[in-house]
Amino acid sequence: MVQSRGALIAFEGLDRSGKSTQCQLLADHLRTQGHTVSNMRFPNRTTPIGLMINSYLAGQMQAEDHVIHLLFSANRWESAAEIERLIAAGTTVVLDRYYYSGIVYSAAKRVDGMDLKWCRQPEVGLPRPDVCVFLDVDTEVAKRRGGFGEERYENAEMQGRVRELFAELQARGRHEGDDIVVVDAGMEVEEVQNRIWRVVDGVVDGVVNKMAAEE
Ligand code: T5A
Ligand code: NA
Repeated sequence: MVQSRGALIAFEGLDRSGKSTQCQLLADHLRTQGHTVSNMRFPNRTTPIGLMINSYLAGQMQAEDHVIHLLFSANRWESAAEIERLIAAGTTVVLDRYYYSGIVYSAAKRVDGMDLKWCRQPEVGLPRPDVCVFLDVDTEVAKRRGGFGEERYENAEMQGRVRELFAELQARGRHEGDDIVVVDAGMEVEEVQNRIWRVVDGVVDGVVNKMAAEE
């Protein structure tokens, strides 16, 4: 029997939309169904590039806008081969932020020439998710959750623009092949979790069954 590949699932959303909470819950849920699951998050602050990004986000380091954009992208490329290896070996990989954030946060800064199209270029060729779950939460709701306001980009103006640009990316995605599914994340953790499972279970089954059908 051919080993079926794992699914690649990305989570996106505004700061404090509950991505890390839901990535963890989803991984546990998929494991109880017998899947092997690996979680990754971006930025991955543990590598030398990730440490620079962390300093930048904490406001301890300045960086030219194109430079920090490329560092965020390089930080994904550092893990690209590992992601490919894991899914090929049958592990489902759950990503806490991915290139959608890379594109949208940089474009939201409104730097001359750094539009969505420019920002996407360094991301082209990275492993493409089977689905991207966008956790949609009102900026006001996010603000009330713990810790909001400590890092760069965590202000209402930036978050508002990020929210608009995610919507634009989603609309374009229908044409450009990025499959973004919006889930209302303003409710209780359990309710959000159930909505996510309804989306993801179907995608994971699709990946596994497709492989089985091709055998
Ligand atoms: N960025 C990132 C770029 O500019 N370019 C890039 O390429 C990438 C990858 C750091 C920043 O970097 C930017 C985007 C970001 O501004 P990060 O480390 O992912 O990115 O930081 P955050 O998104 O800010 O991560 P957070 O941990 O703040 O938010 P999460 O993961 O969305 O939220 P979570 O699960 O940690 O929950 C936050 C709080 O809310 C509670 C939790 O218990 C926690 O206290 N909570 C809820 N409360 C009520 N109801 C619910 N349903 C809740 N769910 C969670
Ligand atoms: Na997080």
